[in-house]
Amino acid sequence: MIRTKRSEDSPQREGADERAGLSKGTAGKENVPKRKEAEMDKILVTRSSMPEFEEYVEEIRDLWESHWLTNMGEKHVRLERELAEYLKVDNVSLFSNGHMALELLIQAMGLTGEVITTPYTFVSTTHAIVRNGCVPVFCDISREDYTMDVSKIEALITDRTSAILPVHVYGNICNVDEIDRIAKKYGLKVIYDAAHTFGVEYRGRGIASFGDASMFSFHATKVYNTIEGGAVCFPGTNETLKADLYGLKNFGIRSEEVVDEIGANSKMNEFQAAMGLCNLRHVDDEILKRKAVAERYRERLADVPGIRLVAEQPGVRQNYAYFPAVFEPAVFGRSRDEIYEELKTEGIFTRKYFYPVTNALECYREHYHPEDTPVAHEISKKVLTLPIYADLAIRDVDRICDAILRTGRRG
Ligand code: T4K
Repeated sequence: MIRTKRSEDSPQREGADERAGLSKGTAGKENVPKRKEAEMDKILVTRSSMPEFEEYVEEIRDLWESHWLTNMGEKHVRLERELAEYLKVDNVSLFSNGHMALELLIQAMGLTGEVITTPYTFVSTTHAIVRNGCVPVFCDISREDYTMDVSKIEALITDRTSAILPVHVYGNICNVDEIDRIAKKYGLKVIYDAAHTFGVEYRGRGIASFGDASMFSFHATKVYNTIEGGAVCFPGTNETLKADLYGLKNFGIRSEEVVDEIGANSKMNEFQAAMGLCNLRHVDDEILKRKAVAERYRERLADVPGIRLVAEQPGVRQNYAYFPAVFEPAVFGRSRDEIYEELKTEGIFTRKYFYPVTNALECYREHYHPEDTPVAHEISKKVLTLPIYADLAIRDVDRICDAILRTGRRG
């Protein structure tokens, strides 16, 4: 039976501390900011991109004339068209958030039985599979880029397997060619969780042109946001899938008198779409600024013994969505958790994305063992995602790197 009790050390708990500017270990009455200055100079793991206020107001002005606020309005239609062009993919179907996009995509594709996926992800990926009545089968990850280890997929395929659901984690792309080969060999569907790969291209192709379909998240914390939001994208012509996605996000309504699917309500509203239209105009600039941040981290940290960074992937136009650093305590001198806590005392809030791995979470651990995916388990205990966003000043990147290096010297 799936349980939903929160763990004390859950990422949600840490997120709450960070919002309040608190340090772990100060729960209860002593819940006071550790250092006033630290709170004022707080650097969080990311910061939402927003257009100029006037630009957004201009974009929503006509809503006061039309009074058309949701249910696939004019901005929704326009955003789908503009995103298809930007993402270099044939079809875009917008949703209220990435999770529902993935959940309803799995339903639309009629997946059954077992779905091979990764435990090294945000919990949404696994929940979307389970909430469709399918069974996740966890494949371990590669040490190089933390995406699914393609050499381990075939051993997990059974006669109940219907699909492979890998994640382009942190914006690193999976081995799409090998996954395609395996899927074709065994007649499996491929759905990518592309929540982190907005704007990523491989060999000049939009990343969503690979596999049967991909899901993007446009959450406030992503490279590109519509406040909350998401999309299913897929290549080619598939009018059935297009119509099914359209129906499923709108209660399964096919026409005024026909409801032929048990759908949900997951429509993107016009205020979200307006934010998306504005942010799309600036996203290339934002990615360039993120690139400068990532390059500075590399300059400062790449050669430090005990710190491992992901190598740039050849042929990939990156989006610099996250900046993971893996700390080897025996070499660096401090454990990931010690670094995380020490940085907090300096007002620097990194995150442990993705710890715990999904197969270790309370709601799944009765049925799974993280030891079955040893690389994912190990990396999740050593990784920190460092702050990265377009407006993060290079002097703040230096402040973060200085603080990290100080913790190492203290070890
Ligand atoms: N698949 C994958 C692989 C995913 O990573 C995600 C979502 C999904 C599927 C599902 O997509 P969505 O349904 O969310 O569209 C965040 C996000 O809520 C979540 O979207 C994201 N992945 C996950 C990795 O991270 P939290 O709980 O860690 O976020 P929170 O509220 O602690 O925010 C992190 C930082 O972002 C804050 O320190 C400051 C900044 N922030 C946050 C918010 C909410 C802002 O600057 N503005 C904001 O409005 O989950």
